[in-house]
Amino acid sequence: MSETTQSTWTAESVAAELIRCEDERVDRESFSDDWPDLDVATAYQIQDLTLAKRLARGEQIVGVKLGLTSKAKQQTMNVDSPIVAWLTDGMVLPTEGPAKVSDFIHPRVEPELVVTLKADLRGPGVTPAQALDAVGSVLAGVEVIDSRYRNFRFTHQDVVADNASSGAYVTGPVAKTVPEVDLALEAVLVEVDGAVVDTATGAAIMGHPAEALAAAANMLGARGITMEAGWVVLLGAMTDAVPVQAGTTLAFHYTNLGSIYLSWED
Ligand code: OOG
Ligand code: MG
Repeated sequence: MSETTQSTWTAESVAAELIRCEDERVDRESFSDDWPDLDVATAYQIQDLTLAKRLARGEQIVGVKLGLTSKAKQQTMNVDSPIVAWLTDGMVLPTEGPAKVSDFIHPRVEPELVVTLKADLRGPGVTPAQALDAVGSVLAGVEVIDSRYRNFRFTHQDVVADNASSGAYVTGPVAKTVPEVDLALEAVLVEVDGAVVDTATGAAIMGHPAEALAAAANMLGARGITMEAGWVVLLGAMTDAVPVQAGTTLAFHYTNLGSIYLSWED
């Protein structure tokens, strides 16, 4: 036997392990220590394999989420480039009653702007203006992220493989069109237990949320994937995420897109 420390992980075994951690609500160390040359292309293959497992158990694609599109998120998570990941109907947060901490490993909650598409978008080469033309409606959103990695400690490749820490998401009560709302100026107040802890505007997302939508189309296009009319797209958190525990109550107040309230129990 050689004494090589070469990783025994494969794309398939990493994907299976990530889904196991999600299902059993346990965290683990990230993979990059064991698999130092895991590259971004392989990380997206792993992400696609986790999607295949979700589809095999009956979930359906509803769209995509962007991650790490704001400086706040990039600095806190120590990953400096945006990523794109899958959203399925299994990730829609039930809105009757409080959310359950026990449905997650270590949930954190963050405010997002969300769009739905009324036309396909196929990169590469999609501009922010073209991306905006494909937007049907604009909504407030809240995402519950839940990394499968201990303490949310990961590299870019790790978090790509882990479907960008996807957990659950919910959209707000008001749908507007692009001419009705200035995405860069739309603001959010983040309230935890009644106190405002953070604020941001849409400009926090790559200068303008349309940049993030174009980036998603172009990143997916590079992998041969078209963004489809009807898809929901989470454009990435505007502020840092808030860790929650049983008893936490959250409110996210948007300028024109309404408020989203979320309380937490065991
Ligand atoms: C990665 C997911 C980032 C966002 O909106 O920036 C994300 C993480 O922070 O664990 O969903
Ligand atoms: Mg997010």
